[in-house]
Amino acid sequence: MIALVLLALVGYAACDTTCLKGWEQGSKSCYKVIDYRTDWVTAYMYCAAMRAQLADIESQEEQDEVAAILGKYKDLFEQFWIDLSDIEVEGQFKWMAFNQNATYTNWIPGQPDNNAGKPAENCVHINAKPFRKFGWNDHKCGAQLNFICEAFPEENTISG
Ligand SMILES: [Ca+2]
Ligand SMILES: [Ca+2]
Repeated sequence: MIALVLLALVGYAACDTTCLKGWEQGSKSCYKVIDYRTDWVTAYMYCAAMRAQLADIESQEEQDEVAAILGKYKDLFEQFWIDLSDIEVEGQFKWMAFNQNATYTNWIPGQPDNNAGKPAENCVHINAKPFRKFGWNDHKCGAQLNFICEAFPEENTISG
């Protein structure tokens, strides 16, 4: 009985950072670049439907990981929605899936500019164009962009 429990624990530990097929392996999360362009809200729901979320990028390490992943797609796509938005309070950017104020950011110089409010820009994307270096920009939420989902290993583990 104890051996069985141990075996189960070892089995769990061994696969708790393994991402499902089709997902990219990060150090703490799994990521999936979506080959489909849509508005921010639809992208948010699309990730949620896979028991994931739009990517939250909470440190320079995670930014570097995501940039490396997006770099593989940069000849195909240039703009990728992430989970960040200031739709609730202008200028107050939050990671929407967990309702957390952003501490780390990686804005392109001059951003976020809210497009001077004409019309407002309240949803954030990564720009993979070479001269933008995977920096972030606030954009109109209705723009049709690719996006990157993030799943945490416990939600994205090959079990059994
Ligand atoms: Ca804004
Ligand atoms: Ca902007």
